[in-house]
Amino acid sequence: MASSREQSSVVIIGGGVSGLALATFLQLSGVACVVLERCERAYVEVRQRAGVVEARGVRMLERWGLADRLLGGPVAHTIDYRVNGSSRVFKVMADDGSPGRFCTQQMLVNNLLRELIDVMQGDVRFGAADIGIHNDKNSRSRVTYTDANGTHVIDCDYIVGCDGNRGVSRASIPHGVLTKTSHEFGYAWLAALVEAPVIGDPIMAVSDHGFAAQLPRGPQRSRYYLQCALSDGPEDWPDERLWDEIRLRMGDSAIANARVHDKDFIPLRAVVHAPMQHENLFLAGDAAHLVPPTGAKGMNLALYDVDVLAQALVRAVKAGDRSQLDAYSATCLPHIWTYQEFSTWMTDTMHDAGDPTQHGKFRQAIARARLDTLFEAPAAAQLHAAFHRGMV
Ligand code: RFL
Repeated sequence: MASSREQSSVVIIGGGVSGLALATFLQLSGVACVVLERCERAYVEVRQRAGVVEARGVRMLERWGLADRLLGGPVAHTIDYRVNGSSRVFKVMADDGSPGRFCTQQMLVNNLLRELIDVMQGDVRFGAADIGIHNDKNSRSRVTYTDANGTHVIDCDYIVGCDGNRGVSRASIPHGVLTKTSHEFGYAWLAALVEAPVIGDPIMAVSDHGFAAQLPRGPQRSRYYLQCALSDGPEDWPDERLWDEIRLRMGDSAIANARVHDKDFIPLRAVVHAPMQHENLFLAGDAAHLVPPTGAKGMNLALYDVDVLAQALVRAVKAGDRSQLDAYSATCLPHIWTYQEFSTWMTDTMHDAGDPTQHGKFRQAIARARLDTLFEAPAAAQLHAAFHRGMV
């Protein structure tokens, strides 16, 4: 098989939201980089993910001159909160009053692919397998991979792991360098993609039977999330049970059964791996941390990481000054813990207020009192602020 050897300043492993955003920032700044993505472009383009880019992320993309090219219009982001079927529509804004902008992760990834590859002629290599990382402070870094054309070697100054929670980058760091700090919430979400248009605003429902949510995924598709046991699998959730539980938890007997495309089971957990760097390898996004999905913050955190990292890499490559790179992990971690605090608070509140078999009737009453306080008119501002703590 043919083999090639080449050079680049930065090699980014993973072409999800963090890898593509980082590569776009570097490309705009004139720093040579290559993205190695395991999957094919067609798959990356259709991969369904959640998300609204919050106000802080919008301002960051404006600073890079990319907001209008990547994002949809401003959203008055409203959520229909239901507690045992009784509904309160809530407007979510940053505490400076500015709105986020509508852009699901899938839309953002597609727009990044278009800008980076089709407009800026950036170097993204799909179908890259068997990635090997050589990250030794005494020699130049090196990434190897294989594809249909053979084996390839890229000599580089810096490697960035944007390959998610199960990627190869973090696993390449020697044992004992990273500390993992994590929390298991003790339950999971069943995520079902269904052929049904969204009913009005996105719904977050608290009920005695457990948490449920409904979010848009295109004009004719919705994603439902239902709290379930950690041990549950597809055999526990036939379609009939799924729809019965959706009607029960949302307090809406008019919801009709519809075609279910797929069901996934996601254990709720929070994880931080620190430091987010070792020698010339840097971790960003889900490769470095996971937040529970209740707070809808994972993609936004990934964008925060790569904004900090891009600026530091540009300074190191162009001015020979590594100081910001050396401080990358210390710069990001306080922000990450602020997001973890918010996401944990939100996850505990929404689940404790529901099914009392998880944490008992006392925690249920406390969580419902907290929701009542937050929904009362003047105090509602607190929820706005809480939603966007650390993000403005
Ligand atoms: P990604 O998006 O997982 O991308 C990683 C990329 O790396 C590739 N890869 C490899 N490439 C080469 N070699 C290897 N060995 C590789 N291994 C993996 C993968 O193919 C992929 O292309 O990670 P990234 O870029 O760090 O982005 C993180 C976000 O995807 C994640 O935090 C969010 O989806 C979290 N999230 C949400 N975030 C929000 O901001 N708002 C939300 O509403 C929201 N809802 C959610 C969510 C995550 C959820 N799940 C999946 C737990 C809802 C759910 C249910």
